[in-house]
Amino acid sequence: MSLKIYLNGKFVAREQAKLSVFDHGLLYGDGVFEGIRSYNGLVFKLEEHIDRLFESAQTIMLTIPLTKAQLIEAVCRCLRINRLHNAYIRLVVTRGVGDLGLDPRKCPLPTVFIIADKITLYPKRLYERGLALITVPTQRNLPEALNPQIKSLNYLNNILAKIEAVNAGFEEAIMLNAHGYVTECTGENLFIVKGRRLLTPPTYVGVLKGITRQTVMDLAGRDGIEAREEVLTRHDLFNADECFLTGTAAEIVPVVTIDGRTIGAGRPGRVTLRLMRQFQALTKTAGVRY
Ligand code: PXG
Repeated sequence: MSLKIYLNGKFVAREQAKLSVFDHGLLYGDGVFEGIRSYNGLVFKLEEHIDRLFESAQTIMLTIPLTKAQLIEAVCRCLRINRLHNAYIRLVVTRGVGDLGLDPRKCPLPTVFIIADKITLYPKRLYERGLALITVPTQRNLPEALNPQIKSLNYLNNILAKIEAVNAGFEEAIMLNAHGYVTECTGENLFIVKGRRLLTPPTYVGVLKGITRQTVMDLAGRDGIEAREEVLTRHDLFNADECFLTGTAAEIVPVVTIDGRTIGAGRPGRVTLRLMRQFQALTKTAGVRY
């Protein structure tokens, strides 16, 4: 049975899930999205993702033509119809069909679609051995120009950074802001462990307020580790005891080298491994049942 896609209120076969070439999501990257996970029939942090989607939409003055409750129900129906128990969900709202000018007033009806599909997990060795990262020349968008807190369809800033990492033979990039402070990776937030403290860059340096990032800070706090936002330099990263990335798709990924410097003991650290276990346990029990 072919995958069913939610498209503007209807469920259609994936072959029929097509959009107009005049959709401003395509022409201008004018739209917002979320990436969500379900584990064993539970959607993880669904309300948080829906809230962030509405906040992104509010900032770009895009009116989502559904209520939060209706959108939650649409996500759950999409998972049920496709009989998916462990899934990756992509929820997208675009400005909709307009003309060839960028004026959003020419787009009367936003496009809404939801894709729920099997997840392709990252290789196991990544989590066992840890990742090697580099900082790249492309700076993270200035919050004053295009706030990274808007999860918009315009990801070229991140894609350019990804290309630079891949060209250099690395899987993932660390992006700095215009002042040289550490922000995040191309689709994940970044943390370091220093002593008994867990540190991550504050949103005002230019990062997405990641939902996994918040989950990890909550888990650490419960464990008696002081988790807080702090402005970080490359020097801070090089001298960290441990480092890891967080994101909905990747979950928690240990980092073992940055710009050729070995981080801590050069293998996934104790705090990182503990948080990975606690995160796994949480995904099995917390979430919206569908
Ligand atoms: N920073 C950026 C720039 C992101 O796009 C995160 C951090 C992590 O946020 P969450 O809320 O997921 O903990 C993201 C998340 C994918 C994919 O399929 C993931 C993201 C964006 C695009 C694709 O892996 N983002």
